[in-house]
Amino acid sequence: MAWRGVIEEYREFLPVSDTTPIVTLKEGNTPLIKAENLKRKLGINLEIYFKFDGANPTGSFKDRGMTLALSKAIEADSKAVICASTGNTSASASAYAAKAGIKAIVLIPEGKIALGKLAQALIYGAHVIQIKGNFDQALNIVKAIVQKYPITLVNSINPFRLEGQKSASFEVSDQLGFVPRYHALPVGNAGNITAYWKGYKEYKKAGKITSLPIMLGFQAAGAAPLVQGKPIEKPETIATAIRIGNPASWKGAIEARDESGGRIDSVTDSEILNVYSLIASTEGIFCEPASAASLAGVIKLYNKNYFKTGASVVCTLTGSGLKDPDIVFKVSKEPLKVKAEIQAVEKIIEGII
Ligand code: AN7
Repeated sequence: MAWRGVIEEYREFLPVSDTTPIVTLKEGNTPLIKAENLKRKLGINLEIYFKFDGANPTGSFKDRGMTLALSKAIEADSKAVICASTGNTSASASAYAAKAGIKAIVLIPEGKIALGKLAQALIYGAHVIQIKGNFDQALNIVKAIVQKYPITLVNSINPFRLEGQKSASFEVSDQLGFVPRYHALPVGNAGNITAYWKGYKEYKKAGKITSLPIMLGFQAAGAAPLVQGKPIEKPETIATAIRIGNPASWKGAIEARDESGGRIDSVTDSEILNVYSLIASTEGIFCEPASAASLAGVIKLYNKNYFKTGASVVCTLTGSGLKDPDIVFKVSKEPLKVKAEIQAVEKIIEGII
């Protein structure tokens, strides 16, 4: 049977009724890929799998939560949704609002989101407002706006977002046929790690799985409030998706860490970029820089002998690299240019093979 989207596939775990209108772009069912080449290349004794959520309809994991947030907004007769975003939330909210036939208003930090994400919000027909400030300031503004106007907030403080995002841990369990020993994620606003942990616990309670993973969250070093134990006023990182200084789901992330016996750590921009490029060139998966923080963190901990040897580790790759192709030119060589002549190309080929 064709995949029906995360709400229909996991209806029994989600707060929907027979009369809830379902707004879906058939999100979910994203590839789980074993990273054999990478294991060999790094000489690392771990069974690494990628959950590639960049393969969702708008190119990020946000779609899992947005299908539910928009379905519940329509059920409540809402006429508009609003969010603050580092880019992916705005892209996803805009697409699902378009599908639902209601307005989307998105606030983004000027000059600090990937061009592809901005392009998505625009083409999906959202009202895009750029603020001269960062994500944390944008989130404070939208929280105030929804106190005053009848607009539904679809940031992850909307509980339906996290309910939908739980589906990723269900899928990982179903696709693997077992629960990984470790599950690693990039952390920005900390909604996703909170949602995964909730999902794993609920799946276990329902008897679908018999163990729980150890949760590992990784922030960018310049935007690591959870690691430093205090909000960061001016977060900075090349991974603009996770350029967040005061995560809304702070408590949820700490609970996931402590209940699972895991860790929240940081990785530098240069570690992120190296791994971003490595994942693409060894495994054929083009993820965005923020996504690479998951494996970058795993490598960092591996080098500190953190892991049991041979353990299974799932790394979620949260978004598609196609959203931000500019970054490629920071880590790759320019293509060669030659005359349109066979000999000129042959000369180069002989240097390659
Ligand atoms: C690719 O779009 O916060 O820890 O406004 O786009 O759940 O916030 C995006 C976050 C990881 C972090 N990877 O997830 C937004 C936004 C990618 C992301 C995260 C984001 P959370």
